[in-house]
Amino acid sequence: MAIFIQGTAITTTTPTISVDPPASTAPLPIGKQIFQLVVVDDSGNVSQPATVTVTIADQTAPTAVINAPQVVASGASFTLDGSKSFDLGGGKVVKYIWTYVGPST
Ligand SMILES: [Ca+2]
Repeated sequence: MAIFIQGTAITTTTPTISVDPPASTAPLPIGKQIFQLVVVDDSGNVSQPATVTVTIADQTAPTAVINAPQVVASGASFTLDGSKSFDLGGGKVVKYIWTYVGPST
């Protein structure tokens, strides 16, 4: 387990490392992120750096929340409100798709 800070190297004696961004404070930004590895042998020889690009993606669907007045006079306009909708996974809601489904039975 390791919390990576940009530009700060972490040294291990094991060949794998878990990337654990602090979930609540500063998750890795959405998009392509580059990680680098330099290895050192038992004689102290240092490798050239190798890099890999990992795409951090929002893979969590947003949640739609719809509100409206409970009763509206016939013929009057009213507002449907989707502003309480929210998204997790590092993204944000950018589109609202409204449908009149029909009478409630
Ligand atoms: Ca999302």
